[in-house]
Amino acid sequence: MASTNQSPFYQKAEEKFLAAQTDEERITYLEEMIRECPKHKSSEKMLANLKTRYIKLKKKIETEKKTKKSSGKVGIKKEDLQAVIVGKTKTGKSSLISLLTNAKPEISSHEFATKTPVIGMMNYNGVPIQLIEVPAIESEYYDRGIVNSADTVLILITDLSQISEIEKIIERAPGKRIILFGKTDLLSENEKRKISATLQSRKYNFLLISSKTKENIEQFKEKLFQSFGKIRIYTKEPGKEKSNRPIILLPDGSVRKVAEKILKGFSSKIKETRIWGPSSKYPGQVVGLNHKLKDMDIVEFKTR
Ligand SMILES: Nc1nc2c(ncn2[C@@H]2O[C@H](COP(=O)(O)OP(=O)(O)O)[C@@H](O)[C@H]2O)c(=O)[nH]1
Ligand SMILES: [Mg+2]
Repeated sequence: MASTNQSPFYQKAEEKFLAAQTDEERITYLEEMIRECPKHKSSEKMLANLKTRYIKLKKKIETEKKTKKSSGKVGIKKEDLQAVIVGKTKTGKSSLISLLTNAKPEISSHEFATKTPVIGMMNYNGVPIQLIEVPAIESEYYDRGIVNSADTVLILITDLSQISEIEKIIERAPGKRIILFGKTDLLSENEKRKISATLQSRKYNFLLISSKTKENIEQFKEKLFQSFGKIRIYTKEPGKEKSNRPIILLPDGSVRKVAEKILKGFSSKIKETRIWGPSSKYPGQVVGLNHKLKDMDIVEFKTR
């Protein structure tokens, strides 16, 4: 496409078009090029050319959108502990996921800013937890598949009336539910008390939080971990500090389970096991391989 004798506006648009990273960007600049292309006889061929490209690109984007929609889960690898954040638009989902994880979605005062699921990893005292922000429930981009496969569903609301609306939509989701009443920095103590009393009376598992002031964010992390129904076991070698990363087990997991999670066959090499923490009668108690562990126990293995 010879553009040397085109207007500077056209040339600018073409420059942007050539530098564009996505088809969405390309199409906006292509539109601009069509607009800026002179409409006289000598440019007729060029204009027709641009229009053909425009139509082709538009079709490509459309088909990509369709295939993405029908297989929305593609590309999300489910981690061991996974929670999704659902809620209406502008309730603070993106703010929460960007506070808790490495994900940096657009935070916006505009509606429906998040159009694809946002995935982030959170590190809670060495426990990796995957958090996913699902596009707002009332948007066409809401993804039921991801919500149905999550271990825990976080219902983020800014008004009590939103609960029943969301509950209808997530009816089939088998995950545990936690209600998060957000933006509490905008509420008075009295308003917060009333909301808590209502949620309590309806027997919800809930917390009042603010991403802005970080109110109850630490409590939320612990509640989230508890919702998965797993226990954390820290291991140590004799004379050394306990590990930073706990081993995650189902409740009542045994000492043998921990050993086998460290390395297959490891349990047969253990000469002695000592434990500290909630399942021990006293610090450093010697136990057998069948001993049942509790959340936050520390296990020390002696192999020779
Ligand atoms: N006061 C206050 N505003 C918040 C809080 N969290 C989010 N917001 C604001 O609410 C708007 C929507 O936030 P966003 O995270 O994009 O919501 P989303 O649409 O649910 O993802 C933005 O203007 C945020 O700055 C909060 O804890 N307190
Ligand atoms: Mg968002």
